[in-house]
Amino acid sequence: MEKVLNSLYDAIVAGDASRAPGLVQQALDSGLPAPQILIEAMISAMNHVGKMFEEGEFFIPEMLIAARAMQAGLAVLKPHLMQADVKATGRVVAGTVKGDLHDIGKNLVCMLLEGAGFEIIDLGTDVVPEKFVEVVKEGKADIVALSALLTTTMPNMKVTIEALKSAGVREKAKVIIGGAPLTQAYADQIGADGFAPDASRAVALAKSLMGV
Ligand code: B1M
Repeated sequence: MEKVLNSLYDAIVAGDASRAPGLVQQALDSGLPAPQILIEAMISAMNHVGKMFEEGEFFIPEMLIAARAMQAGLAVLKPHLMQADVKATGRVVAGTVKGDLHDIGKNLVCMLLEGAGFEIIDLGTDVVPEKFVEVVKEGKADIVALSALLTTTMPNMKVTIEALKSAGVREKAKVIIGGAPLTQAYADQIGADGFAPDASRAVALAKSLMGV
């Protein structure tokens, strides 16, 4: 790996939010493409943090400060992740489902969708199903984008879809899901319209659902 990417990886693992933005800028200045910086240094650093947590080497505070360093770096990377190709039109309401506070993946999905031309209503994290229903009822969304990082909160995606059905608005919007524990099989099982394993494929999925 390029030296600057190694340093960025280390800064995120160490939760150094003051160094991460400068290192992202340095990587961009050296001509590295934004998706490479994101995937090789930043996402892999977060995966390492998750592994350390699983092994009992890291605790919640370490995960939290790593997330802050990741977010500080992402702020610099954001304009470079926006795609310059044909702009889609469509409105997306996005959120991390009830009980779940992980927002980095959801933020990335929102960033890339925005870059692809979608209008975004980001409801944040720990979003109750009623909130999604409200936005769809008001006719403000063509796509509902649900994120979950925990096996314990995944079922709230199904609860959200059921809430849309009970409110009689399920047909008004497509539902897409994603997040580390999710699969296409789970999307099929809960009646979602699609699953994407990462943010760029979420954009491709949203575009195809909008017929772009
Ligand atoms: Co948490 N956490 N965490 N955590 N955390 C995980 C998810 C975990 C896998 C760590 C581990 O044990 N290895 C584990 C879950 C295990 C499980 O459910 N099986 C875990 C746990 C257990 C917990 C707590 C329960 C810990 C505790 O309290 N004991 C707790 C839960 C809190 C809650 O949500 N109620 C908790 C808390 C936290 C922090 C708050 C400290 C922090 C989050 C801060 C934040 O998000 N602002 C945190 C972090 C940082 C992580 C890890 C280390 C990193 C997550 C991340 O940001 N990854 C994570 C380990 C890991 O993921 N390897 C872990 C980078 C991000 C870019 O990837 O979000 O997967 P990701 O997004 C990807 C794809 O999934 C996809 O696109 C992105 C890439 O392009 N994607 C979508 C995501 N959403 C999508 C939506 C789409 C399409 C694609 O369409 C709509």
